[in-house]
Amino acid sequence: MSHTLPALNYAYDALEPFIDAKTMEIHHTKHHQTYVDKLNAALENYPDFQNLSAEDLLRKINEVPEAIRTAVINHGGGHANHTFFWSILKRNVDFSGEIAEAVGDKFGSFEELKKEFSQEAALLFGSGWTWLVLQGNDLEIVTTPNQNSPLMDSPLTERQIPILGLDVWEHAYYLKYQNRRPEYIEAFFNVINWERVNEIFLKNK
Ligand code: MN3
Repeated sequence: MSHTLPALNYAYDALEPFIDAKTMEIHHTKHHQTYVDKLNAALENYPDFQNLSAEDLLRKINEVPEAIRTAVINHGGGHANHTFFWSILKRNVDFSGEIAEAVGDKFGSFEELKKEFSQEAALLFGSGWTWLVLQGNDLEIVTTPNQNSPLMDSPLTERQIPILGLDVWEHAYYLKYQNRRPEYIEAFFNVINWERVNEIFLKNK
């Protein structure tokens, strides 16, 4: 089995004006496709690992042979992170459901979550991701460098499950926002599919 680029269930212009169609198209068909291709290339001579999903490869990253471990972190992470990211984007979905209650309990309000998440995303140096994760029963905001995934091998009790994630690589925003990362972060909060995020939260809590 080889990994394939997942189709988006919306058009490239569906997130306009917050995330522009050209960025979405290049991000999906070029950047994400490259992670998929390089993950497949890394696994080519390792049949024992070819039937694992990208998420399972990351969960078991310490069992992945050292010769391809970095490639799997970078490209398996890139594949899993982007697949997740596309799935939580949609315009005009209200912040509601149990995730809204849990955010209220943890952060006090949506505005406070947005403020803390945005600060972390703005401060992240270089390329990486900002996440809202479930760690045990707790919601936490974390960042990962490059394409590292919060799923990567850690003791089960400390494992972090992504609930929300934002790609803060320049390729995710440069065409529209150039160096204005804070504007892109602000825009992101207008295209979060809270219905989907709530489903992910309920499935994992
Ligand atoms: Mn990206």
